[in-house]
Amino acid sequence: MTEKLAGATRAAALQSLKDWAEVAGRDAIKKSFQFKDFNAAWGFMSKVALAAEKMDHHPEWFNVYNKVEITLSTHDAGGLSSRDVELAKIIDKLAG
Ligand code: H2B
Repeated sequence: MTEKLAGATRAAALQSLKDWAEVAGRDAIKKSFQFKDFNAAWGFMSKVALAAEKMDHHPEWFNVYNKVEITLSTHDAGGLSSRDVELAKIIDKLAG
């Protein structure tokens, strides 16, 4: 069972992420991505979907045309865990 991040470990994990922000009123992080057009956004989402499925950890996301808003939280743990941080870093790499 994955555990929620807390205290200094949580703070350090958040600091290791670029431009991911804490969500108000919920133990989760979010980031907005913008691409050239829908095709580029969807290509990114396809890559994230494959990576997410591979690690069995899935994003909450919202897409409008070239924008993708992603929220990460570990439902099984009821909040932010190291798995969200791991996925966030993979997502950043895929956004290239
Ligand atoms: N994704 C996220 N974001 N949080 C989870 O707790 C989670 C998941 N749990 N993907 C996984 C799937 C779990 O439901 C399956 C059964 O392994």
